[in-house]
Amino acid sequence: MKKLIAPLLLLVMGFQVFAQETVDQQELEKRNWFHSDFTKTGIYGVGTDSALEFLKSKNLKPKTVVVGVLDSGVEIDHEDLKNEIWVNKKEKAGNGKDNDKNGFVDDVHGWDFCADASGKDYNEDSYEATRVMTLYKSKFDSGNKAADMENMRKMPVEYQMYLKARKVWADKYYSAKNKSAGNDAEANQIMAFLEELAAYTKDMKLSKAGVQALPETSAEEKDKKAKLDFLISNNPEFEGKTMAEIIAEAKKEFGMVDESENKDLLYAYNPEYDPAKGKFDIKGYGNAEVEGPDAFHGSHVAGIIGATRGNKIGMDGVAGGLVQIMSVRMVPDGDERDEDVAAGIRYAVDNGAKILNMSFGKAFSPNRELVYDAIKYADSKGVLMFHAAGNDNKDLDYNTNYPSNFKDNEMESIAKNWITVGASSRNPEKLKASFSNFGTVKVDIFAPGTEIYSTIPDQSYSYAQGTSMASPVAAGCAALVWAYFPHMTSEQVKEVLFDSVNKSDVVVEVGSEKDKRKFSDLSVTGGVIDVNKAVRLAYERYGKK
Ligand SMILES: [Ca+2]
Ligand SMILES: [Ca+2]
Ligand SMILES: [Ca+2]
Ligand SMILES: [Ca+2]
Repeated sequence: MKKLIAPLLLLVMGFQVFAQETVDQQELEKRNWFHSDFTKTGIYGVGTDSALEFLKSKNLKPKTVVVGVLDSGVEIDHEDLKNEIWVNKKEKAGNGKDNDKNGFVDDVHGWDFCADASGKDYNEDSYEATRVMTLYKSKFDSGNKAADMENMRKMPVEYQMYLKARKVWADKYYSAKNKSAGNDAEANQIMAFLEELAAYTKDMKLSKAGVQALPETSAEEKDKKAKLDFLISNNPEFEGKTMAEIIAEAKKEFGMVDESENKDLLYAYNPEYDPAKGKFDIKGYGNAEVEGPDAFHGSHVAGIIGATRGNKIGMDGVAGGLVQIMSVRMVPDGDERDEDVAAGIRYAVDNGAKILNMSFGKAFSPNRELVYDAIKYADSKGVLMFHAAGNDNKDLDYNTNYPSNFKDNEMESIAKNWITVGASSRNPEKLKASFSNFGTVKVDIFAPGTEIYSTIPDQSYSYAQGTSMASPVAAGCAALVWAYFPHMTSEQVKEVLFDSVNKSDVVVEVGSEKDKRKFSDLSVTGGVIDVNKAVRLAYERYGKK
């Protein structure tokens, strides 16, 4: 699975809103809804302002918390993020030396693992199904049936994974291929139709009246006139254009369609495409430039956690002013690599992150042991890990979204400091975001994840939705609690967040079969995170020394 923004609403409403010059009250409320105080409004927001007011009334002084944003890269000079960016004080920028000897040259704001063996950034990568299929093809589909069968018997787990991956890959690959072929045929047909009419109208600028006035002395002319009339009636935007201009536009349009489909065939499902080739053999692979070619997702996530509060620009992150965002780029446009996930977790932990946000996931994970080891390492260091539950509207108790805190088919968790976050909505009657994964055992908590307004590249702002947005809301809540109660352990921070959720027994529809379930049964805590209640509970349990 790609980065976890649920794509639909993004397309519909993304980018439009911040273009407006003035912001009315209704729009402002919408932008801030995820901060709503549940106690006062009944809307399942996290109550950020109320939390901060309470802490202020107790005269508590915060200490900043380093939060690792393991993502697609962050625009670190964004106007609403630049004051919240982690600086590695022991490293000198741009001198080509690893001054702090942590294994990474010039890593002043984080690290970028999505670079090829020559150190150059890449954006596109394949899907894991493609890679798993390619990896095991020589073992199970070599052409030597006896040898293949021997391997199938020896490696049943890998064989199962290969079959599953091959099915996913084949479905996608051949449908993309057929679709692209189908589209070509359709495009050719339309182009032929347009060319035929062009020969008839020559340089004429099309208009409804103009078409009506054309002669119809033969059956052929009559036929073409009817076709032209059809064309102009169904495409009023062609008014005033010549057929040559219309053909040029059509060509461009078909070219674009081909390009996006070709992208799937070129990268996502192309067994030959491997931008990571050779990079894992290089110690300290990657580069110090942490924005990368497409920082939309990572910047949006970073803003939710920590965009500067109260500076009268953009928006307010949950823990703005209380965090240092460390950008660890390891999510490409495609499936992230297990090696990069593990390396990203270790980098963030080793360089001082106390909280990690991981808004990514995928259905296959061939090197998951590497990731489990990194998760255990982070857990042993008392680092809180937040992971997006995924946007498939599936029950994670029997569908795995990697990286997971559970080994395949197991119900006992690996790490105590791992929190899987589902997405909730602004509407208490439809509290579960329709796309969000869920799971009585394997999803821990819900957090706002629809209509979330945050920072995006080029000094801009946009709405997005997804469990990708819910996870950083929760991570921001943890950062806020921890900033004011720095002596608390990771387990205690998790405990107060879990014990202070707003539960709801509202009945919601889940899964493709629209099964009816109580919201409180969809996660371990049964509720939506509330930092206002969490800080009060933290104060009560751990605040008075
Ligand atoms: Ca370094
Ligand atoms: Ca340096
Ligand atoms: Ca880079
Ligand atoms: Ca701001």
